[in-house]
Amino acid sequence: MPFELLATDPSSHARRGRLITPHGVVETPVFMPVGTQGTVKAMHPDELKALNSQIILGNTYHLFVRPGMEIMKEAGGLHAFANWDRPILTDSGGFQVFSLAKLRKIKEEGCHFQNHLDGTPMFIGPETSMEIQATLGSDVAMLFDECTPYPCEAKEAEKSLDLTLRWARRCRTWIDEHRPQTGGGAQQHFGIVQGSVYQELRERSARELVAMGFDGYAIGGLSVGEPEEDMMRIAEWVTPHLPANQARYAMGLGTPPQVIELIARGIDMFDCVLPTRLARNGTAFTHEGMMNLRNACYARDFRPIAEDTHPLCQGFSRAYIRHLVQAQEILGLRLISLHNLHFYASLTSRARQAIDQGCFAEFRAEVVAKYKSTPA
Ligand code: PRF
Repeated sequence: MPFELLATDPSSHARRGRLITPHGVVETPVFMPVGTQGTVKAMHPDELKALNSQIILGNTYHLFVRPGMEIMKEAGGLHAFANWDRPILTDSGGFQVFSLAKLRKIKEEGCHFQNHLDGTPMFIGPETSMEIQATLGSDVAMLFDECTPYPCEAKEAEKSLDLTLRWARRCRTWIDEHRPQTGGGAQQHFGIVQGSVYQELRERSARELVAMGFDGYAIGGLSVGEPEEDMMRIAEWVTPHLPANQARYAMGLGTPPQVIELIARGIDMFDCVLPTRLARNGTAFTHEGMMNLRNACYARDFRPIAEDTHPLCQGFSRAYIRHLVQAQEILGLRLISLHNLHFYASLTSRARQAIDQGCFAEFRAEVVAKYKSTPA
């Protein structure tokens, strides 16, 4: 089995685990920095390693559109192309087609679209997505799904889920016929639970995917505009139907308290653009909430962003980073990206430690109480 469950927290459903991939072991709960174009924006792989990034995420859609699969094949896959030798998880492309491509049309066979760069007509279906991800050689490949929009009537959500399940079956067949390899081992494949805000659909989605048998399971269709209570409720509906000895991944999430609350509900893996995207507009994560370094109150603040910022950021003051952001100097966004990725890596590392040491309940209460979700 590619996942080892090491411990479960007695106060919640939080888990300590270990995802074993061809490019190395990932300690969970884990946060995966987003490297859409085969790069975590503005970060050198050595910096990511210094930040303790154990695994990064790549995107099928973007790499398929550019540079394209011929070049990815010649490069020998994404690890070699991007000079990253640790694990990579790739998303399957559907979600990005829906959010980025022009004139997209979803049919039984898959998604026809015009790419967002030059409008060339393209197609990704379940088999294409599996094939692209096999070429990329990611350690974990995601199934091709439709992310149900929010809000969505029950009938529509059911139609969408049924299509996602038929696509999952086709992915299963493709995987069985091709058995893709990476880094000297088997590529893993995670199913994606959909079903919008409907308990019956979410539960059926989980049960049917588990019956098809995948290496791990994700919850998709979260953080698409639904209230936070729904997000938490959906995780509570789904996880009891997932095998305890396999990894669980919440796609595209979340704020620091959301990550902790989902860890408490038994989720092991997360990815989110927030730390890198917000860094690029001058926003740093702190234990108390978000700090907007463009704010005038930091002009003469010569303290580091935080006491526990990463050593690579330690010598730089808020005033200096604010100056860099104002002057649109690249180092400004690099330093905040480093800080924010360190913040998320250390949040999940402290969660792992708390579960190991039997004090997750205290840790959870402290993180959630301190963090103000709306910026001051
Ligand atoms: N499906 C896929 N990727 C995703 C999502 C999804 O539902 C989401 C939703 N939060 C983010 N990324 N394949």
